[in-house]
Amino acid sequence: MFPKEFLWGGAIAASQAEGAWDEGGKGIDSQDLRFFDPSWDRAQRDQNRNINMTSERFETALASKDVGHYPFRTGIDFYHTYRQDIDLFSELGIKVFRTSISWARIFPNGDDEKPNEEGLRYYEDMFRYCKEKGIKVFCTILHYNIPVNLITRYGGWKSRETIKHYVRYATTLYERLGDLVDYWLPFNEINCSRFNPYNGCCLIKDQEADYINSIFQCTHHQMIANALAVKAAHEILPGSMVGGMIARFTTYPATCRPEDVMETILEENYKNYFYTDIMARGHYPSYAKRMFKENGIHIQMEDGDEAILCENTVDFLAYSYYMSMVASTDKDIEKTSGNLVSGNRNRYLKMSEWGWQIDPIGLRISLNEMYDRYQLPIFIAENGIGAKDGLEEDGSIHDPYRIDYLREHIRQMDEAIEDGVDLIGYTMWGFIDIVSCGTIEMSKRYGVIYVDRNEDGSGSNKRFRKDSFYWYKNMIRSNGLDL
Ligand code: BGP
Repeated sequence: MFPKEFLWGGAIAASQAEGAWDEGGKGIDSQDLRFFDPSWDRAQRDQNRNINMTSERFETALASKDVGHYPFRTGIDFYHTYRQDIDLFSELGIKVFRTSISWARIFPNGDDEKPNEEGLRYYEDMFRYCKEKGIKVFCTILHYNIPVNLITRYGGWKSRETIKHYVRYATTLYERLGDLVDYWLPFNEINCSRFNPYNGCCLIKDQEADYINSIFQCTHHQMIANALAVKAAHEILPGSMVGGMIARFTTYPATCRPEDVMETILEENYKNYFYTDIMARGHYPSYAKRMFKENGIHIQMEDGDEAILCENTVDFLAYSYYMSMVASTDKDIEKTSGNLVSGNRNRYLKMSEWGWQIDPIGLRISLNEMYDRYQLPIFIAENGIGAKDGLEEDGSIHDPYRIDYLREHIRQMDEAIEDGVDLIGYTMWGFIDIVSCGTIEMSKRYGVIYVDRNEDGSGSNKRFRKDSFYWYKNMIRSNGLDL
């Protein structure tokens, strides 16, 4: 049984939705530089997902004013349509809206003396309008897109300068928007750097002599920034709720061979718990020593860093959950795709059109594991299925696969609450169609709201209610009883 005040909602990210990349005083950010060619076939699109940013791509994009090949520059034009869209969110009956703020809309270069007033006013009006509609705000401070100037001038997250500018950015948001935001998330999926270093910590592989070491040095700086963001929030906004988020990779052993079971523990530790242990327990876990030794990782720490981590742990944990994975010591096991990572196939599970393994019970399993480990309230900050939806002549969109997916995951959340898990809320991902983050495709739709926009830039940009819109609305109204 879902608690009466359970927070049903939806989530998006600024770079995947807003567009208006050079309007309102916004500076250019790291996601504005990600290239996509609508003429690419499936194989080229999947290959593009895993391509690391290169210096050549970076420089070409930086010099280009094109929008047709940079879908994050136009998104779904949410920058101009947010009021109508929030009207639709209100009709849907959501209790909470998760979105991120574009750092470059607040500090166009990241190190500017003063914040950009027009940017602050934009988010103030958006969040105030949510409040008028009785919708709470769940704000992600950084969802991958940092001002490019911080990369070119300081080296991005490799530099402690970026920590300083990040904390000033977060503090500016607390001071200006503190009374409008209910839940804060300093970083989206802080473990992303391990799997997609450009999105996660804006590293450009061909500029790194020791890539893996740079990844973990950046992660250390992000962990310090995360802890300082918690500290500043508690000082400026006493009683504020600040969370720590990862992309959760629930992993099972491929067999009961002890080697596979041990492999599972290592994967769970290295892909998931390493990050939540630091944010929730306040120190590097003991198993990190071996991971660092085996990968030749040497992190530069400054005096006081351990105290910063120890004294400023998060108030709740959040994670994205889309699929599960299998760990095996058998290198020939069949592979499949997934969120941020590719992995081993689980033959007991169906897959989405993008090869993501659909596993509702895995959500219950991960909720029990995370709650048992940390005894902190949990927020499912992302969940959903990416699919190619069709817009019918009459404006209807039939997406029974999405209703099935949501229904089964919501059922398992209900089970986890019965298991004793303290679950705050659930924000389904991309509840209004947005540009996909991994493959940069508009055709990979997650929403209950259809956006008439195609990858070649055509389309009316109008919004349509899918069948799942009415299902989700009714489900929320019944507080999860009517599935
Ligand atoms: C998560 C990101 C989101 C989102 C989601 C779905 O990792 O936090 O930004 O995009 O994955 O992935 P995709 O858009 O690649 O289908």
